[in-house]
Amino acid sequence: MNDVVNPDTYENLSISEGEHGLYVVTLNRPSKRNALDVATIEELIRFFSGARLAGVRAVVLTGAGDHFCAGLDLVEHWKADRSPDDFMHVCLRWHEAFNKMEYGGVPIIAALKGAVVGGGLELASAAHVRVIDPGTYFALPEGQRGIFTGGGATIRVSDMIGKYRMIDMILTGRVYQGQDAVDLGLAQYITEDGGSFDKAMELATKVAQNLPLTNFAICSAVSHMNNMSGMDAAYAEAFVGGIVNTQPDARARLEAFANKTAARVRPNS
Ligand code: 1HE
Repeated sequence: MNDVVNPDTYENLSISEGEHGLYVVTLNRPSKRNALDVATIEELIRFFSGARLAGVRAVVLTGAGDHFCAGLDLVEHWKADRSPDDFMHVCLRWHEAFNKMEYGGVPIIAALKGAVVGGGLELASAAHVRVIDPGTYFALPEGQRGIFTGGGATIRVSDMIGKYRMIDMILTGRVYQGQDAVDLGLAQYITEDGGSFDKAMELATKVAQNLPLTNFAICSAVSHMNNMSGMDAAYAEAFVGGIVNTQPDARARLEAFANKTAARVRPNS
């Protein structure tokens, strides 16, 4: 077994393998509400840096216990009494983890519940798809704690809901949940029955059946292209399309369409 997917090599994450290269990665410090300490961030870096080459086809990311993630481990941070230089490097490791997730080419579906706050929201926003249930709630409590973001909220949360809504969240501690959160763009799916994990598994199972190179492009190139000028993005899109759309593994799927054996796209019933 590739060490990257060997559950025995992780302490703060629980890793379990499903069918077709689908993995469930669970933040596993429920007694601390899955707060992100230095060790957890290092484990996220390790898993998501190596996931694609280890054959991971899709990931469901979730948290043990009632809450997805309480953000930065405030107690560790308080005890460490860090210098600015120290904390800048902590933030850079968070960025390393979350960039590996967003740009790593492996689809990540976040199954969210309870608190998704501060750095927990930053972590969730590095996933490609977010599923919530009615009890899931989002907040940026940094303003009240006397601190600021450091794990990409200024980039990804602003991207999801707009700069001024993000500023309002951190300034006033505003909480979003339910359909409001979906309408704003904090999540793409809400389940009625508290089943965000089941819905995330359903989506991940479907996604894992796409060709890996196609998923790589979707879960890497789109983000890179959004950082580029329109002209550069169009050029890069043509380039990626040239590679992905001519991959040998796609031929059987194209042939099935041509032979009228492939499923057609139909409206939801
Ligand atoms: C923690 C943390 C934490 C809980 N760091 N230990 N994040 C926050 O401001 C959110 C802080 N947490 C909370 O508001 C609440 O804990 C929750 C709403 C998430 C959950 O409430 P509850 O009533 O279920 O749990 P609790 O009793 O508050 O906490 C249970 C334990 O988890 C307790 O530890 P214990 O050893 O006393 O049992 C808490 O100390 C511990 N715990 N949250 C450390 N965050 C790169 S910059 C990112 C900046 C941020 O992320 S700021 C946002 C920080």
